[in-house]
Amino acid sequence: MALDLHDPFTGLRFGRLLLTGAAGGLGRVLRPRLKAWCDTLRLSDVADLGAASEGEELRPAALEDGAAVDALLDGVDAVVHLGGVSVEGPFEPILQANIVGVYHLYEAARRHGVRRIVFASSNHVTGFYRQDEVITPQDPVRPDGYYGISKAFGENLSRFYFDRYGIETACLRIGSSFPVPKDRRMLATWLSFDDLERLVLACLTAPVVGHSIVFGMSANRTVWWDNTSARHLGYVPQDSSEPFRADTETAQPRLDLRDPAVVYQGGGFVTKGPFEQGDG
Ligand code: 15L
Repeated sequence: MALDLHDPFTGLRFGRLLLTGAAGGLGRVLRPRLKAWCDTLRLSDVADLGAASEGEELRPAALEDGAAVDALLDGVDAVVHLGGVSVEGPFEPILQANIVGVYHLYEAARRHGVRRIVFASSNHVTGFYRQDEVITPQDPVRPDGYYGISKAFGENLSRFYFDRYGIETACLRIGSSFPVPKDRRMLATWLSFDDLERLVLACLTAPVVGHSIVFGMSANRTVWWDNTSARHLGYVPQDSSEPFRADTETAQPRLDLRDPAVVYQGGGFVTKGPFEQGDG
């Protein structure tokens, strides 16, 4: 049974949820939607968060600032962690925000007794698999850059915090969550905003999450990712990229199969770099 987003009795209501990366692309999408599921939504980012609506708490913080992150987790029931660098680029900013930052988050969760985190990982953890392969969350990682490596680090770190301290994490290997698919690759990787919300809510409300990895995609016809092992989360996508296929294929009629961005699942990320030391 699909999660009915508008049924107030479907899941748990939280006292206080923390959303990091709340000023980013997907943070702005989830901000009003998560509010329906908690009394207080604590929002954090390094970028401007605008004005607080009723029931919102604004807490600007840099993830590399351990003390600030510690304060963020105080009094929180669960976390949706979208914060950090979200694209491929030079190593240093990714190291600080994504690697040091996710360590700060889990240490703070441990200290404050937070029991569940939804971690925005990425399909770029496995970006160097080919587009003619169907993979599972259990296949070895094949990151397509520093960004993907940092997300693989977050997945491993969260596994350790589950094994050692019992903090549950659902790692969402998000595909391409945009209003519509932007190119042919996204016919496979697309995750609608409504399905993103369904996925996050499923991970927040599933009775048992343990440490789970799930690919964040809608019910697309072209499939590279097999989510069978994550069915316990109860995520049932309702949307599909199919209605956008004709327009997408018309806009991009030819594919150059010698282009690594066409061959590999990570698309354009696989050809980014090299970056010089000090870049960024
Ligand atoms: C990601 O992880 C990025 O955050 C997003 O901007 C997209 O580029 C997406 O992957 C994708 O693979 O399409």
